[in-house]
Amino acid sequence: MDDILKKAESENFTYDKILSSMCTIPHPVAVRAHLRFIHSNLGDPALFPGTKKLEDETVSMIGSLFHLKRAYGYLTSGGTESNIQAVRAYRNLLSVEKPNIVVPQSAHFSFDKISDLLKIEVRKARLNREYQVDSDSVRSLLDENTVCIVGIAGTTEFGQIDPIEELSEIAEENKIPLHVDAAFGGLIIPFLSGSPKFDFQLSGVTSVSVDPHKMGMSTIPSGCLIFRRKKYLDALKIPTPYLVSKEQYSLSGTRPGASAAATYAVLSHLGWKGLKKIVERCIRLTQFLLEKTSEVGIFPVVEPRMNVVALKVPKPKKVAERLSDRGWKISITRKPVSLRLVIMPHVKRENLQIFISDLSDVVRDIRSGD
Ligand code: 0PR
Repeated sequence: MDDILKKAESENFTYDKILSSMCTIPHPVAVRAHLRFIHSNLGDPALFPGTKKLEDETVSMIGSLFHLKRAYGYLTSGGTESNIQAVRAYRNLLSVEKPNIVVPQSAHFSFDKISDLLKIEVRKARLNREYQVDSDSVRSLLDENTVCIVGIAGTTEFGQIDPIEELSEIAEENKIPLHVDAAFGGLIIPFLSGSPKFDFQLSGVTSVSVDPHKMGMSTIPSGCLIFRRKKYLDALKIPTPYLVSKEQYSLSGTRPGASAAATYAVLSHLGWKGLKKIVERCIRLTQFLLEKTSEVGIFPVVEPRMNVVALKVPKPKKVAERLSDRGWKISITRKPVSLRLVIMPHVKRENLQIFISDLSDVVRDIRSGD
């Protein structure tokens, strides 16, 4: 048995050469807390009131980071569940016959799952040259059946931040809820100077989601969905008559208390100051990468706003394949097709240096027709 596990383990890639992932190696404090609470099930919180307190405390900590005095929400399994649940809450509250939502063209594919699951029309708004959503396009797609507008703070492919302030105004003018998908950027943007407002400071924002299993150094699965008002969370309430607990708000029934404990532990241990340092290091490494690639004539598609970089290279798919032959795991963006790199906390400067040299070799060969 152990042999089988060992073999499976050895078949996995290690994070050393992974530059495509928005996840990272969790902090040891998170891992220890996770193991300690491994048996606890937040699907029946009445049995695990201690774990439930950790969950509530985490929601409230993240709520105050996002400028909300009283946060209503819970710890989800990640960005996908958070997006599904936010849209589900708004659809339940604003019951219209043929609901639609308006999302940026850059929205994560979880919105395609939402369309399928909730039978909601998902309208995709155009992007501007900075790969942010164009607010005029959003405005033009709204109608009386629109139950929610979505903005993204840290897009999956380009790491850009939509003009949330403008979306907030549009949402208020039209009395439509605004969900901000900050799955990636939610634990980055608050720590960058000169960043635009994206959270509950803007009065049109009704919910924000963020994933501590991305930049929060927590264990998988760890997401967080926060609503401005209780009525939105209540729109998700389902009675659980034969459990010790009376109701559930989550999408999954049985769900891990372990990652809730892990998230609480790591965020309390690091504090926002500690997390800021981790974010700043990733940003410094991203700048280092850009400096070095520019020396060999490789430039970003758009100026990175955070630690997600899309590089213009000739024949990106071929470049990715050749880099993969050298062990590097990188992904490519859809439109334009470019090389996508995410500089997460596990990325070491030494490794990045080797990557840059491999990238220049590969691009030079391809440029010379090889
Ligand atoms: N919203 C945004 C803006 C995201 O970037 C993501 C995930 C989600 C929602 C969905 O989050 P969950 O995957 O937690 O449900 N973005 C990454 C992606 O799809 C997730 C990821 C992470 C993919 C690590 C691969 C990987 O190796 O690219």
